[in-house]
Amino acid sequence: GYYALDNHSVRTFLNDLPEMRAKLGGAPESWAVEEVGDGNLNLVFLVDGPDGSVCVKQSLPYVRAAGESWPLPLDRAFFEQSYYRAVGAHVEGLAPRFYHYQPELYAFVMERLSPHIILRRGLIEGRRYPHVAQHVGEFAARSTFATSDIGATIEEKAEWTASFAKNTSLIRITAEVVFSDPLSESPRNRWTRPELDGLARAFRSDSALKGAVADFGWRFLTTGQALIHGDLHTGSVMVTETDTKVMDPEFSFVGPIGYDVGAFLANLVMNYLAQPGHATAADDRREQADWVLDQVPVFWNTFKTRFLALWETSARGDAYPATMFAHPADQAVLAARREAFLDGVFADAVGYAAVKTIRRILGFAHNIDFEWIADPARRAPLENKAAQLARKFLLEPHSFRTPEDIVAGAKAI
Ligand code: SR1
Ligand code: MG
Repeated sequence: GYYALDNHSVRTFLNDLPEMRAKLGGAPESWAVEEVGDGNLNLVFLVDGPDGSVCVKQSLPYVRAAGESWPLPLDRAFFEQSYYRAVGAHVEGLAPRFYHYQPELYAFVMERLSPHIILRRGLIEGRRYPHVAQHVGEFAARSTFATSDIGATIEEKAEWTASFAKNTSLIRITAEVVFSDPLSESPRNRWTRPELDGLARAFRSDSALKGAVADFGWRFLTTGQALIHGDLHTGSVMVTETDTKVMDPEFSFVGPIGYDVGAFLANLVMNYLAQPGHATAADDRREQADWVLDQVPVFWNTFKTRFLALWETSARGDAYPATMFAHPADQAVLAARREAFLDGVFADAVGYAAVKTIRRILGFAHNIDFEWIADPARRAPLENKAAQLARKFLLEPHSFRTPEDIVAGAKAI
């Protein structure tokens, strides 16, 4: 029953869903339809009717950014809607409202966000979002706590672990394009040439660096701490000045919490480093860059504070059970264990941030933070800084124990 939707058939699809037809109002021919997918994988339609709007997202049987030569199973839409169903109640207000899943089309309908724009684009344009780092920190804390062995039961977590472990096509994409390809010889890799030829060569012959990346690749595949978003970069966040919505959880699976945290950290730091490339005679972007980097501690501190607060108030899982720490004398030990757990998440996040930075400079999928700096002579030195900072994160982890260390490292590079 699968067929790829187009501007015509998406109307028929929605018109056959009474709730969606009612939401949009009027006749299907009167609906305005636009396909706006600019990510690497899927089709995304925005549909506006006289009474309301919706967004339709559909899997394609291949990687959109590569074309039909890179086939990809369709089931990522199933996992994306499964994630929304699993964490939706816990992240109320921080994710788009989910309306409908159509299994045979591997398509779902959700809230059309307006006037939101992609956070990454806003930051590149020099805009600031006073609440976004807190909101994403809150999202990361609530979603991972609620699906961890601290916030959920063994039985609940086992369901997510088993179900999302089948998201193998996207777990494989991450294993390959994030962890393996960038430091290997892969035809999928690309980089700013010839300016970064030396960097690519040096990184691929850096055994210590490859060892550190491989260690994080192993941890990514084997650490089942919580149901994670799996691709929590600034392109997966839509914003207005006051509102934040996290979307695109198609890479979700039960994995390391630090992978989500590190993704957002990495993308803030990359945006900071890219800002000079977007400077004009009228705007040197220094204030914007500093503001973006200041969001690193805001994000981490929110994540940590909220995760700890949930642990205090809402622990109902089987790890660190309340019954075991019931005595007042146990509280200091439990508090120390909580701190140590969060320190571990931070250390993981720094490592994953590094890996996710290197893949954006040397791998298949790049960031518009850098890509939109048209002049390679201007772009390459900024990409090089990001890569060198990432290398430090991986090879000198003891120097990056706090978000302030990340800020200082980014300023010094
Ligand atoms: C082949 S897919 C490349 C990337 O697009 C997504 O946004 C993920 O980051 C993935 O790694
Ligand atoms: Mg995406």
